[in-house]
Amino acid sequence: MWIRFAAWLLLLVSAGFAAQPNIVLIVSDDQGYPDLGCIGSKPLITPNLDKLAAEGVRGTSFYVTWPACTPSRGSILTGRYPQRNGLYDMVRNDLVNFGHRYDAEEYAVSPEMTLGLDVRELTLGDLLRKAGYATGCVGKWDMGQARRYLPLQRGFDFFYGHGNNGIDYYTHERYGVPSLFRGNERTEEDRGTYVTDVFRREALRFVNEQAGKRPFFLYLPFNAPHGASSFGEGTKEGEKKLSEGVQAPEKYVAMYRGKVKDERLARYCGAVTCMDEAIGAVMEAVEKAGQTENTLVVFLSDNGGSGNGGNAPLRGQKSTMWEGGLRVPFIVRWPGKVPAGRVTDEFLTSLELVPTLLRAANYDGLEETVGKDGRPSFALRATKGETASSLDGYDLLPVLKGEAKSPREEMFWQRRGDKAARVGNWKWVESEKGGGLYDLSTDLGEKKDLSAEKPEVLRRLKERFAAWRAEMDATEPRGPFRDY
Ligand SMILES: [Ca+2]
Repeated sequence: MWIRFAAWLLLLVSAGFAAQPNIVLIVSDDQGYPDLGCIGSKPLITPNLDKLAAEGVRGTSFYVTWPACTPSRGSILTGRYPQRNGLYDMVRNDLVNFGHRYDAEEYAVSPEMTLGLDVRELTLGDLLRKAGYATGCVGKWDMGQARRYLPLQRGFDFFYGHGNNGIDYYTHERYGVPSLFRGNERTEEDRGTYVTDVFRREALRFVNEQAGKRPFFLYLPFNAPHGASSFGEGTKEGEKKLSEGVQAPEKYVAMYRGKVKDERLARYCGAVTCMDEAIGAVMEAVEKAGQTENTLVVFLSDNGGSGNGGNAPLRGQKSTMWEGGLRVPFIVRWPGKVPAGRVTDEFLTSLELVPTLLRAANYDGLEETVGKDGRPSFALRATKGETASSLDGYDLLPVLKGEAKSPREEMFWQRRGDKAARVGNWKWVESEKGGGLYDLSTDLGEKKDLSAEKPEVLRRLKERFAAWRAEMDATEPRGPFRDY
């Protein structure tokens, strides 16, 4: 009797294990829409990302929620619009004291040290840990660096990386302050080592420790290929030059010299290739552990390219409301679950990641209802000490499989005074850098403003934007900016 019960229990446990794939969520920083080798428009060398695309699905109409780092990453982790989760601007000191270089004492009490993602928000770490996962975060956390905002307090069992928005790739400093953490403690153990190599080593450490024991979730947000943002002295000529772009080891920069227009672009491309090799090493560790078939891998950039070589055929770049700021490279590999080598142009966004990953993980606190618009609507069920919270995305797995059209019909963006909406194939932009109404089905480059020709379409998009803004304003208030 007991033997039968134990065997049944074992079966249940192993079935549960098999039904929960490992999840590796990789985010790159400011990597432009065309900047993958497999797209072929630039001489980028990304064999490992190309392999993931060849073995999975690549999206060509995939959007993030904000055209720069912090709010975009907040949405990836919460599945909620920045205007709903409260992190609707950058956690950066230069926003409040532009151009001022903080000394260490001032920096210790500055916004970058005291602001972060509202602690009432649940992250993918919190949620997947509840689902039984071992959770690790390696890289650019960017959700705040006061203790209560750091990953160990936000659902992660393991953390190695920086809490702030950017660092020098070698000194790992910002405003002269060493910014890497191991767990909750600042560390200088890797000073001098190129930070992508540090993240590679720590990601491998986590995978090698966890793979095969129980399902794991590795959140691997790189700071590459973002420009170095150390806010260091920059007074000596050499230093200034270094802080003006991306840093990359000579070995990788040399791969591009003579092939791209200048040294600055060669450094950007080199940083991408170094990151690609780190991703390849993580995939190899997953493979060695016999876990490739049972691992769901997602790759995206947190926003459009910052101008290193451009985002062609898209208009604009990072920080703008044009497609070049918001539409990013996107790859999903899950062998046997999503088809290999498929490219989809379906309308998808980073808001889809939380419901998709929670459903893949059999998380039992995900509620699905039918919204007022007839489309599925997801929410996180309330548990002890937490309130229920609505999610803004959909499960994209049926779309990646090619079994369904994307349920997403519309998406909205706001960055301070800049606004944009996409409804169907129509895109409306109103911003400091210009605006208009564009038909993305025939004008991906947002060149021909149809505002005068299609006033009724323009009116409808503005109405949809206003309705979205009203919904965001009516949500339970979240910090940090409302309280600041
Ligand atoms: Ca970024």
